[in-house]
Amino acid sequence: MGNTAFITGATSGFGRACARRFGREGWNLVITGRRRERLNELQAELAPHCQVLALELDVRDTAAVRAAVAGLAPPFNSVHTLINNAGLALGTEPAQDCDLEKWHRMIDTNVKGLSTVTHALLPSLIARGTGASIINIGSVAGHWPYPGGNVYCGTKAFVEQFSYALRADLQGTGVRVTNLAPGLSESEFTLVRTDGDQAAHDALYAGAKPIQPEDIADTCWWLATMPAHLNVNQLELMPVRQAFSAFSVHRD
Ligand code: NDP
Ligand code: 8X3
Repeated sequence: MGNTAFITGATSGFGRACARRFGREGWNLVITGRRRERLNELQAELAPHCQVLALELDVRDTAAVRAAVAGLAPPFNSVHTLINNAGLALGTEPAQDCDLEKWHRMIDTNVKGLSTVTHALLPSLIARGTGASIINIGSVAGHWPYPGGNVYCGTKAFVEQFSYALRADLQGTGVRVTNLAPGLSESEFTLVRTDGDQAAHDALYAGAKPIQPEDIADTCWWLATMPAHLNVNQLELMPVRQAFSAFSVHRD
């Protein structure tokens, strides 16, 4: 029957690269996202390599997530690896200038959506047992605050702590949990964050040799296939060209 990976946000960036990485290794895939056309394209691309179920799914829709998971048939209902990747940042303004609706959309997606998918798939992962893996895509933003990060940083701090607490609860089941926290990475992330500002996207990544989605896919592959007695709790990954900066001090 083989192994199955369930990937949220497979229509772009990290999620799509993970689908390609796992699919080309012959894993069964459940690929999800809101953009049906992209799911269809990816399904057609990967069909020669593996069995692919493409589900149009908004992780904010609790009833739809529950129904989708309840409707999984073999081999897709025995999930070995859940890649909780769907997420987004919206805006770079200081908190006092932010649109509340954007804050709520980030919380609904990055916190509630990730929790909903996890809750729905825990029975399958626990039934799978030893070696099963939950890879939660956190961020350096969950560790390092920065101006304009406000609620996005908060959602990724949630992902980190939720991952650790899940580990504690899953003790004895054999299910692994990792908070994978990437830094500067080139995808559609900045276009989404800036409402389609291509110049902002280009400026952010120019000359920075950012992480590529394929780097994250290779990391997820390593996490999912490492010996079953090992758990990486936390993995923060940055491009060499990204590093820390000094605290800011406001002076009179
Ligand atoms: P992309 O914008 O390229 O991909 C985001 C994916 O999330 C898309 O497939 C999108 O699919 C999906 N998604 C967004 N909202 C929803 C939703 N409500 N329901 C279902 N799917 C949704 O960005 P990345 O690949 O860079 O981002 C992936 C994850 O990595 C995110 O959680 C992000 O926060 C995190 N991250 C990104 C970093 C970066 O610098 N790029 C660094 C660290 C973490 P669709 O629109 O079709 O629904
Ligand atoms: C994305 C990385 O630094 O833009 O999570 O917040 S950052």
